[in-house]
Amino acid sequence: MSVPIPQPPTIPFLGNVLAIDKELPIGSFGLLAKQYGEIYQLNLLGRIVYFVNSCELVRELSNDKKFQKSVPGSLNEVRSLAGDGLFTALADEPNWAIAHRLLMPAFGTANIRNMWDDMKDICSQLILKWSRFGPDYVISPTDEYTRLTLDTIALCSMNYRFNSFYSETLPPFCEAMTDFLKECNARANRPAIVQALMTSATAKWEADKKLMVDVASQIVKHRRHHPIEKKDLLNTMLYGKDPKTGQGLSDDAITKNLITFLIAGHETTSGILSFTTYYLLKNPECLIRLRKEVDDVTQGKSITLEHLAKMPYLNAVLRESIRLNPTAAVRAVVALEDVALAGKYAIKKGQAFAINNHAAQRDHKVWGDDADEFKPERMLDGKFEAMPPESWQPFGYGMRACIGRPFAWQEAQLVIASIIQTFDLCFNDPDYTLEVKQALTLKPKDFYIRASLRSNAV
Ligand code: MNH
Repeated sequence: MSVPIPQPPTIPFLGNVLAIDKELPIGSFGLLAKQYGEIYQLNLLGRIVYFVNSCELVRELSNDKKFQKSVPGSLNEVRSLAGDGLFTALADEPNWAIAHRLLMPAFGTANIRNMWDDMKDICSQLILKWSRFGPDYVISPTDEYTRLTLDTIALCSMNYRFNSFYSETLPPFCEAMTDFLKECNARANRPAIVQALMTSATAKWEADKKLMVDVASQIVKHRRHHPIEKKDLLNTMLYGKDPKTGQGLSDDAITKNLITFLIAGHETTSGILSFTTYYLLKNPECLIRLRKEVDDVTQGKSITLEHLAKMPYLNAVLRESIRLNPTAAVRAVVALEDVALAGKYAIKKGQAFAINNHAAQRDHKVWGDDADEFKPERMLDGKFEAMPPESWQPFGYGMRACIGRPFAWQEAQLVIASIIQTFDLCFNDPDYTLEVKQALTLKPKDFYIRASLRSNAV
């Protein structure tokens, strides 16, 4: 017996494309999930995609033997820039396997710990700026965290300084990237005939790509001409050899991976920092508890790696924040064989899926009736570890899971702990409630805060 997969009404040629809010696709996907439940299908310009929204179905799709990452739609547009770099590589591209084997140890926890001083360098720039500007200055957390995360990934992985905190505007790389990602989304949802007419948007999109390629290839060239000893990711790629094949990466492949790190390494981390700041302000009792933990552990001293290991509540806050708003909210897979999903949906080999983690990580069946609420306590005292692994997948799954997870986590821990240790924070607009905006990743929209040095510092 096979249960049909529901689909909203379609219109000729466009299918269901008009059902998707161009500014906030994840909002539309969520509304459809509420209406249709664990699975529905959309016709995206002739391409049929099954969207899954429940933990149970995510578990079945989290099986590298039966399902494989795919690079459709907007991700395929990103691929026109990042090519066979780690994030946008197709399953069978040799450069993926080479870069994966070369870089996995470099992104491992031990190596990330060596980046601590560089992470603190950038973090202290943010702390100093907020201190100097004082309590009347209106802070855009998303912009400030974007400066921070871009500068951090660039300094730690390629010893390059964007110096974003010394400029009123965000670096040109950021602007180009944000516009580029938005346009990737738009292109993926335009019929070819419309796309062909969008000459000026396409010219701008190409110019943005060129700017990013120029930045990354300059960094590679500069390092070739001025080698340094530092064991950073760039040197690993320049001089490392794949343990299995003995092959290295070409300068072109290195450039594509540098661009990948600069994009994947900062957007998403900026998002988790922004959402976490929002949730702490919205839930003052959580903020008080977190501050007590930070004070008890650090005794007012400069934060160290050893301190972070003693802050379980900080971990719980970050886990809960990224559960409610996984900044990379959807991932795509394709079926490698015919399967009966959940024993009832007949799936053909080659079928495309979108895994909506934003919906699945709020699955009431698994997280309970309060699944939509911010409650870090549910991530404490072994409760997180006792959850089924597919219920919390903000970093993806399996072979193609996020390589930057330890990096992002250490950075997020450091930054949130440092801010809570140093400042009293408030909303600029006391009535602000969360709205989400989306480029490729999610961030809070129109979110502004103010920061003053703590009145009761230890
Ligand atoms: Mn990251 C893959 C989320 C930080 C570099 N990342 C993924 C995937 C998710 C993800 C989800 C899987 C996508 C897919 O299945 O198509 N990443 C995040 C989040 C954060 C993050 C939520 C921060 C918080 N990522 C980082 C950082 C870096 C990075 C920091 C780099 C320095 N991520 C990657 C790369 C991949 C990836 C590279 C692709 C890995 C692969 O396919 O081999």
